[in-house]
Amino acid sequence: MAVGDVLANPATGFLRIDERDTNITYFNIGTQSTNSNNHGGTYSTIQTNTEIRFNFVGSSLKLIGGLIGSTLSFKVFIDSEQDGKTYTCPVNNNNKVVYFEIDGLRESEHSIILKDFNVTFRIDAVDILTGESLMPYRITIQNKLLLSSGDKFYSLLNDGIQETTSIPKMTSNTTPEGEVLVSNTPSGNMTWGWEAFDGNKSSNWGGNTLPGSLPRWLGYKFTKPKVIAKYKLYVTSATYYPRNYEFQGSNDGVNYDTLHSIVGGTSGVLDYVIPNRKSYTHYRLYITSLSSGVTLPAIYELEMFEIKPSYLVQMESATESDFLDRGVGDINYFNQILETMKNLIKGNTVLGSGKTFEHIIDMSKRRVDKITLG
Ligand SMILES: [Ca+2]
Ligand SMILES: [Ca+2]
Repeated sequence: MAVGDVLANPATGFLRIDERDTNITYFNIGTQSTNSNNHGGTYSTIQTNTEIRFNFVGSSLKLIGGLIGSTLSFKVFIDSEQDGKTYTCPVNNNNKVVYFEIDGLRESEHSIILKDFNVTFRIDAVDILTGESLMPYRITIQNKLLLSSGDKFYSLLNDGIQETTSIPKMTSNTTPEGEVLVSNTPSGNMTWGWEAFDGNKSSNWGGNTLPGSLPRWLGYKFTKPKVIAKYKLYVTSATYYPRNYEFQGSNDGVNYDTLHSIVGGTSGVLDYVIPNRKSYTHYRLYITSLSSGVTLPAIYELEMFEIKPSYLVQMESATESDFLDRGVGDINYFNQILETMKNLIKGNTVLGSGKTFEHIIDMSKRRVDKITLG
């Protein structure tokens, strides 16, 4: 069995996981379809601008797809957001074709990004070693970086994503602060956007028919830019929910970047960790398709979660174990220093509050321009 061959069933020692697994995130995915010749009876169309992200545990991975009408070329990023390698798969118009495989990775969690596809094809499943698991995408630390300035060395401390939404409980579209963004003109119950941000899982925006047409949107403007890395949708009505939508960010309320997209979404409580590392003031759910004949989907709550602030850590040395223990996986992580640091930590010792640093970091150039300690 080689890349380009059909693998009707997972190889011995492997487990096949469907491409619809919720740990796999797609950006700009094409149509999701059913076909009994595919694993789980499903496949999804990968477009040339689709990006796929997930993590898995184990040393080996195979990707299963089909309808590869001409030589497929794409980039795979393993444990990195910077260094992707190009892989190819020969033509094979059948189903359950192995279009990528890798063995011999370290026995640990690995992050995977797939993108830059030259042609469209169908993704069907992911094969990993039996007993291992898929996980939501997050960067895994393989490279180790420290900053040096003078005779001092610095690293970062970051604990991941906040556990609670960054939006306060709203009691109108503008109180207590910020601004709820809605596509419709409010006209009574279920048309005020703030009911999706009031902390009450029974009150909602939408589920009704108003004059107007798609797209519709619902969002929130923060009083200062924030890096939102997860959003949670309470769309628990089995009848009225968004089907196709994008989560977008903007700093002017006019030009939005698409940070995540869903095609064929379902109802439920939906939790999406997204790879966004850029700060925006405006975030919105931009809805282009609905489940049923209304013009506003029923959204009970829309929660947005920030990356926790990263703290600069001053270290006494830069030995091998310092790199292993405190090294940072990606130079871009230094761009996540979000707030003036309250405590300057030396080694594991907090030196006390009151010490601060200022920083000017150009987030667009993927490099740290200046950090001033004072
Ligand atoms: Ca499938
Ligand atoms: Ca609510």
